[in-house]
Amino acid sequence: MTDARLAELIGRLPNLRLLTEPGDLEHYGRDWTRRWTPAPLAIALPASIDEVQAIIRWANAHHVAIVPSGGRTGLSGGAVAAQGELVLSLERMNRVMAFDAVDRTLTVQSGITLQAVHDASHAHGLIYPVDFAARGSCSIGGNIATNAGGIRVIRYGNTREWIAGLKVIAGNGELLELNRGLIKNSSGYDLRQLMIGSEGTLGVVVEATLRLTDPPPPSQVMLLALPDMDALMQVFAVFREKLSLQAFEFFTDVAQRHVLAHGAQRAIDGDYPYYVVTEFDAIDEQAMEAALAAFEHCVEQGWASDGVIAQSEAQAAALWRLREGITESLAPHRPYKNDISVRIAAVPAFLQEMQELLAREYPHFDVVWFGHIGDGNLHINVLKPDALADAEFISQCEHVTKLLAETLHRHGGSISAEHGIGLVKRAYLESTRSAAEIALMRGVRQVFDPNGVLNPGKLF
Ligand code: 2HG
Ligand code: ZN
Repeated sequence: MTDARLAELIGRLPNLRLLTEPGDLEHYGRDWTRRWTPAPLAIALPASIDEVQAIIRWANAHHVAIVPSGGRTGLSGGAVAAQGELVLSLERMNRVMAFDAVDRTLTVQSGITLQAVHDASHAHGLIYPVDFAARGSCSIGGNIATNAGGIRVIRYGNTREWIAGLKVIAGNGELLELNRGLIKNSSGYDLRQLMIGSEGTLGVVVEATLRLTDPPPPSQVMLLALPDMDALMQVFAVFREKLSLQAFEFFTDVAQRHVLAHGAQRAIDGDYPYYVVTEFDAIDEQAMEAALAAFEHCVEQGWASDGVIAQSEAQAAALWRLREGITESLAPHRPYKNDISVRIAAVPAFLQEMQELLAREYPHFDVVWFGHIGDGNLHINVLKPDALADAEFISQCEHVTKLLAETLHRHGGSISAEHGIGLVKRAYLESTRSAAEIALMRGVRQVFDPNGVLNPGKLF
């Protein structure tokens, strides 16, 4: 090992696991964006809070940039290390620390996967309700860093709602214990909430106390085929009024084409422009009758063309796969991703405007729309045409994002709903947040991380 800074780190922490092999640098230096060439200095895999703290103190002493790293399933480049940073992977800190039956909380180390959190909660007859397709690989620390949303936000809200306490090593090396699991705490600024969604720029989350809740009542999953976008919002209004929704997600025929080609099973014959997967409480016969009545009403009004209700758990999973398998099915096409939100009421006008704009300016692009329509959160993936060189594709997609940002600004939306700003959307932060807000955000960063060692270049 030739780097003097690393030698000094080993001197401070002789037992620290440190990786410097090219294969490890590549593996830990990237996330799911695949746009940047990984080039980290080394990978540190601490096993304790003390080690994390010592690493951050060392980084301050030597002005080494740190990239906090969880499951690296992010889609905005927040966990990319392409500039000689030290990757601080929380992978080994993946244990359940405590369960409290009275408070109904689960305290976990931040490197634990979302799936392992679900499993641990189920073992106590409770649930941690944040959920999305990357559950098996993403870590709770990464979820906290991006205030992850997912498919159940319509019922349960974002990650933010479920964090009762955090242990964090701030950028200045201080260990902070934020909120300590309290439900009520009116004692000044809520630094815990400030950490959530800060994309690793204020502190490294090492432990989290998660709120758990009762499992939802029995549910039903339904797939609907819809003739147009107006119908999408009409069906949503009817279903939300008549049923108790757990999820309401949409995708287009283009998305379905990809997911079917990737092994998902067709559930509705024929092709329709839009599809909805919805899950709702189905406690008894009456609830099922209400669901069928809602569906029939939508058919009579011309808002729904066809529909399927899952008859078994396996069929419910197959319907969900049509929605949850989309990201994986698009990956071979090297998609340029956008993850935007507008108020629910602004969805139809925004979607209409954006679809017309893209069809006019970029007719050669295959654009895939899908997402959490019930929360006003849309994913817009532009697929790379084979004929277009990489650099030209990125440059055109950046122009698409500029158009998107301008349109979002007019509709009062956000350029990132749940994936974060990271590297990918940094240039567009100003379209979503005012200059005054960004100046205050920079000031906050300066307070927590005066030497700017944590995730520099991300977010700002
Ligand atoms: C989802 O909702 C994820 O499936 C990924 O947020 C979205 O791939 C995407 O663009
Ligand atoms: Zn999503």
